[in-house]
Amino acid sequence: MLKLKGKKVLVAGLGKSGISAARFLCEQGARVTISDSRNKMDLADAIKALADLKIEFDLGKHTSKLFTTSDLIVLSPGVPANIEPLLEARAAGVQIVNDIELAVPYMKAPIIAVTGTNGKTTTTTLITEMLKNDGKKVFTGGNIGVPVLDLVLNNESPDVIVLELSSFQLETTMELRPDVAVFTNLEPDHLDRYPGGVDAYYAAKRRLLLKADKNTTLVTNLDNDKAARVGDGFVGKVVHFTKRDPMTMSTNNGSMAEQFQGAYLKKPKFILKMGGTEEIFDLMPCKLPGDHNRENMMAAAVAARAVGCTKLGIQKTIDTFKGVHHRLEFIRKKDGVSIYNDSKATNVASVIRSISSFNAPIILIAGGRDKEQDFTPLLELVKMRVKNLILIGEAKEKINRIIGDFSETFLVGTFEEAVLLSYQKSRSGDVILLSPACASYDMFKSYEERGDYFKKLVAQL
Ligand code: UMA
Repeated sequence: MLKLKGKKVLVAGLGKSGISAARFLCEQGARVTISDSRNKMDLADAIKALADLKIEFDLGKHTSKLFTTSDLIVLSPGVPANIEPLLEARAAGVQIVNDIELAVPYMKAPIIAVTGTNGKTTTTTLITEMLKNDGKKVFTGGNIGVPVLDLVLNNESPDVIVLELSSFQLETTMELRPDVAVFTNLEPDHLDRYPGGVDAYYAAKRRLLLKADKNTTLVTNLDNDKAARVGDGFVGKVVHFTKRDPMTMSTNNGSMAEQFQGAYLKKPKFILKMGGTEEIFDLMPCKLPGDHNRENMMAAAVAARAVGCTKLGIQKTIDTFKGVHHRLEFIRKKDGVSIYNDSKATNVASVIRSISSFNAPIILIAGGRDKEQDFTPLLELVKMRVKNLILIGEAKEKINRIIGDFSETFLVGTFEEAVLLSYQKSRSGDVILLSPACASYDMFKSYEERGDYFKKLVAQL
């Protein structure tokens, strides 16, 4: 366990994780300074949240000297590891960790950690619900919006800990040893953060297995090349989920059907084959649209079962779960037009899943801040399913050049215009879908703010 009493600790970034880390560090007797590139006025709420503590602030910039002269730096996930002061601190031998590392010694219950490019939040939430429906006490945190140190700050003693972890968080994760590690899928994303290429992003994700051993269970997606390969050479137990029938698959060591452990789809059901038993789950009552949500259901069932969740807990969740905000979230039907908020779809792969979930003609609102993405994989689907493409934000011209010719496309100046135009263009039976394929930061503070504003505008239609 890191010794923190009396240590000079710098917290980089005063967002949710910075606030939680600073509070924890003060409780541990550390001398805390917070550095944030935003100014005092922008950070007024965060400063207020820490008003009862003795903390120094260095705002509006990152001062290298503070970084290089600290005993320890606690890095927020949104602060890129290659900013100059961090490079200098690393060269000076200063230890850099994240909030999750600080929480590791306090995690006494079995840990299920979920990573991947898409489906993380839904899968994390499903696992949580399955376990709760099974009567277990669960702490859920990480990228899902709850800093992991809240576990310690709120004195929680859960039966199971469920974590959603992003590549940003995993970059500085060293000691975390999940009992169950889930990879939903691996697809290109965040290329603005990884200018060296997508492999650096995948490598950050794989750090989830850094401390894995023979007692670790890896849950991974057999239908996604990169995720399936995470299991190569893995020393622990590997269980899969797949939309295919294992009877039709073969491996180097014979038929997959006998060896298969995990969940596979047999529409409208899925089979869970683990630990010598086979159980059937009915997906008919499931309210979430799209095959990707069947994947999320199976991934969650496998992970929950790996820590002993019963059939009842799993099926009850399938029967009752209504979905997660901002992920293909149904908002309302207006004049026969179904309107969905998919603001969390900040990469191309996620939008492909969302478009594929509908058979009806789609009016797609997309755009925002580009993450150096290649939009060409959207081309075929846009051609087949998107009747109008409404483009917004910094990336609108780039997207238009690549896919604009394959639908009737409009480039608009404001978010309000986009929503109004989508409604004017719609006819009964259509779907209006906000699924941006981009980050929100050019117009909003977060994808949540973007989704909430979309919902507000849709309510006013
Ligand atoms: N900042 C700097 N210097 C920089 C960059 C940012 O000082 O160079 C400051 C900003 O001014 C801001 C603070 O850092 O004040 C924000 O820190 P942060 O971006 O780490 O945000 P938090 O509020 O701490 O939220 C983080 C995660 N955010 C990111 O990874 C970007 C949240 O994931 C997570 O829920 C939260 O910790 C709790 O664990 C959000 C996210 O967008 C949902 N994740 C990305 C995604 O899902 O695509 C990875």
